[in-house]
Amino acid sequence: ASARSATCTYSSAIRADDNARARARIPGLIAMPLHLRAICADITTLALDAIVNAANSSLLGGGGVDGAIHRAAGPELLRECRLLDGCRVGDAKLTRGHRLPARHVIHSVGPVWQDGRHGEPELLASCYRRCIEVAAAAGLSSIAFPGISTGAYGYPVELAAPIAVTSVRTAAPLHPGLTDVVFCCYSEQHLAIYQRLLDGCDTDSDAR
Ligand code: AR6
Repeated sequence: ASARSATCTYSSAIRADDNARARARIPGLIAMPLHLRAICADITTLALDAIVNAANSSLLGGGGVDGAIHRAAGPELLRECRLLDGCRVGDAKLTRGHRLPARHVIHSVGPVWQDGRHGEPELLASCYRRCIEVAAAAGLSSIAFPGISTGAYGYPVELAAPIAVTSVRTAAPLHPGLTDVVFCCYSEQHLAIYQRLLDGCDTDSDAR
């Protein structure tokens, strides 16, 4: 793992109305800060509540990060995935982490890049939003994302990364229990793109 990383801290009270909705759901809630970070690492090494898998619709394994996660988690992960009846593009499903240091895996299926005019941006945004929703519904507080669709599925990273960051910035503040979101890059080139995006983020004070 690289020592290089970018960090950005938000209040989870990004907008007054979002915060009011969150507080209405959880009486007595004290809003926790939300940390967004980009790091360069092998996602299978991260000991968080959940890591996200860039899977395919079968949820029965594949190459890339999917292959790495299944190898590190052991055969029990495939056994659990067989019970899930697959997953639609843009959706996400939760399993345990088995032999991974992460407690859970959230399997999400990104779109295959065609030309950007076949719903790819909306489907990719949906992946990030659904992962956040699934994590929050399970009461998880920390989650790491790989660059969904940016490998075998061919989504250009310079187009995918802003969607990833914007989606998370929109969805995560609605779930105050979620406090740490990591964008786990697998190259310095991808990390630099995320760093630029996170460096351009609002600070606590002007995000309110
Ligand atoms: N840790 C973090 N990121 C990784 C790792 C890792 N260990 N390995 C690869 N990446 P891909 P996709 C990055 O191809 O494009 C599979 O066969 C990689 O550099 O894993 O969504 C599935 O079964 C890239 O930036 O996923 C599907 O069939 C990103 O993870 C298909 O590939 C995603 O690359 C999904 O394609």
